[in-house]
Amino acid sequence: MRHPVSLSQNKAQPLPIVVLISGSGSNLQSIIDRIADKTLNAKICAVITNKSDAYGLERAQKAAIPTEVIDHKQYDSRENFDAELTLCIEKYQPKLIVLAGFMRILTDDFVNHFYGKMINIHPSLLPKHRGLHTHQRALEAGDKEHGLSIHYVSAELDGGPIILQQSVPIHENDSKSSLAQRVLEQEHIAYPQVIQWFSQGRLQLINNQVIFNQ
Ligand code: NHR
Ligand code: GAR
Repeated sequence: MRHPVSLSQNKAQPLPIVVLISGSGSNLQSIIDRIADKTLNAKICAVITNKSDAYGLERAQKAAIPTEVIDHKQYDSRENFDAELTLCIEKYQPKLIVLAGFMRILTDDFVNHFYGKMINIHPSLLPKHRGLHTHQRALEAGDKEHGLSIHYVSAELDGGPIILQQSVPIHENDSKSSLAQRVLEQEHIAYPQVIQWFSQGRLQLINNQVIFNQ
């Protein structure tokens, strides 16, 4: 006998992702939490880091997610590091690679290999403040607003097609850390949202342009 609810129960498979981190992993935590409360239909196949002391590893272990450490200092070139990283990622067959506070610049070959399947969250309103120390630089520039950008990773550092941006105000008395905290709060909302759009098949990259399907 057919039940009227059977269609709505027939949920799509969770999107298999790997998350690359180098540090605290608070963005990783926000993804874990949204999967747990079922607002994000994804499965983290593995958390991969270049830093053996990344706190995010503990967050992954607590959530019973496999972890992998590939220490960049053990490799004599970026090419060799990226080759090992490629092997490691492909073992898990992810549909999406999520850079979440990952701090190693990736080679052109690596990025081109995964183009359209790898996203990054960057703590600035791109194209402003590419690279490192973005909060400091926004303050020094006297910017009135700051924020985050989520983009496809391309060979041009922090220059790939932008999927979503969220701004936050800069206050008179802001320090680097008060500003970073305000941005991070928004990151934790925005990143799971974008991954959910992927999971729903709403994002496409056509001729290097992001297409968002309503
Ligand atoms: N790789 C490519 N090719 N393209 C991008 O857009 C990338 C990328 C790798 C990482 C994240 C990025 C950020 O959001 C990212 C985007 C690290 C550095 C950096 O200078 C710059 C930008 C980003 C990440 N890393 C130093 C390096 O020599 C190391 C710094 C450190 O270990 O603290 O790789 O900001
Ligand atoms: C986040 O603010 C992220 O945007 C930024 O580092 C922080 C990582 O925090 N990323 C970069 O600067 C990439 N170069 P988290 O480890 O707590 O998620």
